[in-house]
Amino acid sequence: MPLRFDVITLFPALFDVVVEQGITARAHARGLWELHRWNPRDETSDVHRTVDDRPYGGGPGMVMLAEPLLRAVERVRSARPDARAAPVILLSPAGRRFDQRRALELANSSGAVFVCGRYEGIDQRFIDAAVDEEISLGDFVLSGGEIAALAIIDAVVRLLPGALSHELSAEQDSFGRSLSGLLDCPHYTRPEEFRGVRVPEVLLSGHHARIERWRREQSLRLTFERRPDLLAQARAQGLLTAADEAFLRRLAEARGEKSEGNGQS
Ligand code: 9WO
Repeated sequence: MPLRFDVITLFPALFDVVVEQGITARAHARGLWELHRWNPRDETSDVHRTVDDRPYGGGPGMVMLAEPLLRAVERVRSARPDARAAPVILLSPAGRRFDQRRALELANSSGAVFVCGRYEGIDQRFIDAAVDEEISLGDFVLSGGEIAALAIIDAVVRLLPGALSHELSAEQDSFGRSLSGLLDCPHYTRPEEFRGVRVPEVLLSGHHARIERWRREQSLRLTFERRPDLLAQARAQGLLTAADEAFLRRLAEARGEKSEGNGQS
């Protein structure tokens, strides 16, 4: 069965993009995944189709009502063939940080039910009753959970077998296995000289072993400079070769000499 995402949102049209544009749209057209949208407004019974109300205790803004959200979750449960299997995921800055490992887990699962909040927040009783997991993309605030859900859908769908035209590409990403969790190397395409800047000569050499070594070293250098935490993780997982370690020692030495005496790091 294809991967299935259900999204509970007051703005279902925001999800058009993943079924209409790019890699996710092609994978959708190929039947690799399904998207089902549910609007809590359709779960209301009053004439105004009310989905929010003022916060108890006072304060600015509005809070999403528990009832329409819970009804939407119940509707999803009766519509999904795997009933209870798929986790109900709330997108929230209070959640666990999303990463490539979680993306891979979701890609290897039957899918998920995303709940996208709006306004100032959601009645806590809905969260306690129906949410299995909260996921955050990072320490920033959005005006709703939709864009976070879209990012997760994109990260997961591109990992599905057959989603990428070039089957090996996902493996070759930063965080894909062949890069050992290091940041990707710089890329170049035509022309050979752009506004006076030439493509690194090694890439024009046709010498595949040297090109691979150069790319690996660029990855190591970038990761060393920008994300030493990822480098430590790769080392702890035994993913760095003796040649990698030798290159990193040379990097650290060069760095040490540069900062000697001049007080700069
Ligand atoms: C907001 C919030 C802020 C601090 C601590 C916990 C919090 N939970 C929420 C929340 O559930 N907010 C709802 C969704 C309603 C307001 C807009 N929402 C939201 C989600 N803003 N930002 C996100 C989000 C989601 C994932 N990664 C980063 C931000």
